[in-house]
Amino acid sequence: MKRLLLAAGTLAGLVVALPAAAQFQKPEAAIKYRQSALTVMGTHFGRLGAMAQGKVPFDAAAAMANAQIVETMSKLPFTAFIDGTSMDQFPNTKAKPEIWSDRAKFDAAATKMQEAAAKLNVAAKSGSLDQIKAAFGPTGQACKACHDDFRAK
Ligand code: ASC
Repeated sequence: MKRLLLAAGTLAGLVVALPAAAQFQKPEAAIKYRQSALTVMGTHFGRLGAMAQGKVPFDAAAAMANAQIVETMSKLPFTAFIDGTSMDQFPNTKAKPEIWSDRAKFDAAATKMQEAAAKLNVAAKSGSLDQIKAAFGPTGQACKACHDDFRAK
């Protein structure tokens, strides 16, 4: 039993340590994965935005649930920007080649967005609409900054 657990642990460690590219069977799967994560993130960010902008009544529990999803999703897309999956290679992605030619800038933009999303989640957990409003703008800015530089129109 102990040996079995050890083997399972070693296997799990291997899976985590595998390069991101090896976790997708095909480039198309990586594109679909990152688009899906970003779509879910955008959907829940939009619901929060509707509250932050007073378009729907503030609901603290809903805000909390939405912000948690935004933070969780913010962590997912970036392992899927694997080599060979830019808009130059596939027609169904707007991912500019600059993601790969200027990777440090892309990674910094991703980190900035993730940090903003984490702060937004902290704000939502406080239950204060004012704090949510204050954290919402910088998060949207971080989304936009990355899209401006790295996503085709
Ligand atoms: C969203 C969404 C984005 C960002 C961006 C912010 O709700 O889907 O891509 O906000 O528009 O400027």
